[in-house]
This record gives sequence, structure tokens and C-alpha cells, in this order.
Amino acid sequence: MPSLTIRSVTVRPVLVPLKRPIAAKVGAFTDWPLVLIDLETEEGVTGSAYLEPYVAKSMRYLKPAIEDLVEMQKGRPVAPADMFAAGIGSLHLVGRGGMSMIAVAGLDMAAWDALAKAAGLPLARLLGAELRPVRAYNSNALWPVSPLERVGEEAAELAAEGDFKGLKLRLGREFAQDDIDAIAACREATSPHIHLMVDFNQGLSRAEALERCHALDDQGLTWFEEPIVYDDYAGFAQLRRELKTPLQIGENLYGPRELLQAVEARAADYLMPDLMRIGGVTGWMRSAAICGAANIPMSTHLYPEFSAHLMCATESAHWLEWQDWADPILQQPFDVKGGDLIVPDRPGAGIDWDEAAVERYLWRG
Ligand code: SMN
Ligand code: MG
Repeated sequence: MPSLTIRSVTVRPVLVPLKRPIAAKVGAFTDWPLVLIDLETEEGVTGSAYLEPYVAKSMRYLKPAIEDLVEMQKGRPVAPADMFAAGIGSLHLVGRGGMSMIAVAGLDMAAWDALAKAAGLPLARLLGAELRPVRAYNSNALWPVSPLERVGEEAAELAAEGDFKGLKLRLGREFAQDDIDAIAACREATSPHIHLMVDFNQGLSRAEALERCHALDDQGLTWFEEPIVYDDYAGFAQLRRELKTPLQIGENLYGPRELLQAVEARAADYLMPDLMRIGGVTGWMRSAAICGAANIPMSTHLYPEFSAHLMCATESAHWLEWQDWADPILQQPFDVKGGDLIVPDRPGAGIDWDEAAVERYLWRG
């Protein structure tokens, strides 16, 4: 594989319209911010990746942070492990989490994309795995504000979008019976066998979570996700001891070390790191080794394209979370067939910008 040398980076914030607005307990969005990163090399190969940092204004801080990281490493080899160490090392004084890790993670993904392109291989193959269809669930809607009458229709639409066998349903409605009715509506409109991943988005106190999760524990749900605040490991461990339904956390963990702390605290049955927080491809692969050794099934959060490649190479791969939120700026959005995400057989992660769309959605805030 030819070696690559870091030359420069182009960072473009865009704000794309969502087909279905997000109305989560943690925030409501009609448009979705994406930070497009293109890492240019002396050899002419460009590595591309995007970040989705939820809040548009955060793009103001991420852009210079990524540019500074590249300025610092200009002229050095595109070597993700070294870049990760240098990036994190330079941030020790301001802290590893938050924007710092997100900037390092975005650059890491672009670096891996560049390496895979230079090798002429899809990222999954560069990581030592064969391409295969990746089992996915549809996470595009079913927010807790959807009126109960709409829940069934929405579930049917989502399942039909790719013949999905699983859906994410956000719960924590006013009464437990409302949650039970929403679950029943999903099953009636799709199949009694549909996998339902239930996400509370940290909306409950420990006491509320105990009560609500006990009330839903016989519903045959695939998992309970983040019933309480994301870093209350002792609270999660208590819920795990008391409940039959598996507990899922991970989207808010920064870096493999935090993930290890969650494992050591026995906080979850399942883990689902988010690429921008866990530290990109490098942070994911290190976390995958921990989950594999601990026998903890690993699912993804956002970033379906990069995540699909990573799932091919993940020992305890479980479910991929599918969203179409970046589709508006992609030249070739990935296909979904029979509920599986199809990893494209082209070099890199398979992300190419639709430049006309990027121009249209450029965020000038
Ligand atoms: C989620 C993702 C993106 C925005 C809001 C909520 C959710 C998930 O936690 O797991 O998909
Ligand atoms: Mg979640």
C-alpha cells in the first residue's frame, strides 16, 4: 500500500433538511448539521468523512479544531493510530471528551478512508473482513411525541422502507399504558415478531426507570436503551439486576477507556458506541476488542455508512442503527435490502459528496 502524507484539510459545515423531523427527549430538530471533512494528501488521495454533532452552532468550534489538528500534523504520514495519539495527546490539558474527541474522531475516520482508497479496498476489507450484508433496524422516526394514532402508520412506513426486521421506538410517554399501547400499535401495524429497540433518551430518574421498565419488562422488547442519565453506571447496574429485558447504553461514551469503565461497572448487557464520541474507526476497533473479549454484543449509533464497514470486522456485531439523515449530501446513499445494509464494494468507506447538494446546504451561520 502506498504511504500517504498529510497535506491539508477542507472542513465544510452543512445543514440538511430531515425527511421526518427529530423530536427526541434530548432535543428537537427539523434540519441536521453535518461537518464534511476532506483530508487531502501529498499523493493526491483524499479521505472523506462526516460528523453529525446534533447542534448546528457546535460546527463553529469543530471546524477550527479539526483544522488545528491537521496544521499540527502536516507533512506527517497518514497513520491513524499515531494521529489519534497525537490528537488526544495535544488535548490532554483541555480534556479528552466533548469537542476535543469529536474533532479527533472525525479526522480519524477521514484518515482511514484515505488509507482504504489508497489500497483500492473497501474499508471493511482493509480491516481484515469480507463484505457482508449488515443486519439493521430503522431508527428514522417513532419519537415519543408521535400521537398514538400515528404510531402504527409510522411503524408500517419505516418497516417497509427496507423490509426491516427491527425498529427503534422512543418511549417514556406520560403513563406506562401509553408506552404499552405504542408497542402494541407497532406490532399490529408490522408483525408480532418485529424487534423493538426501546429508547428512553435518559428521560427518567432511577425511581421512574425502575417503575416504568418493570411495567414494560414482559413486552418482549429487544432492549431498553438509556432509561436514565448516561453515566449513572451504578443505576444501570441496578436496573440490570432487576430486569429481564437487556439494557443497552453507549452512544454517549467518550473513548474506549470510558467504555471499559462501563463494562467494569457491569452497566449494560449491550453496548452501542457512537463513532464521533468513541474516537472514530480507531476508537471503535479498540472498543470492539473490549466488547468481544467481554462477550458483549455491540451495536452502532448514527454513522450507518462507516459503521457498516466496522460491523463486518466486529467480533460481537449485533445490530446496525439505520438513519437516512446524511443521504441528501451523498452521491450514492447505501442500499437496504431485506433489512440489511449493503456495504458497497468500492474503495474507502464509499462516501462521495453530491457537490451540488453540498453547495445548496452549506451552513453560513
Ligand atoms: C437519538 C439519535 C439522534 C438524535 C436523537 C436521539 C437516539 C438514538 O438516542 O439512539 O438513535
Ligand atoms: Mg439512543
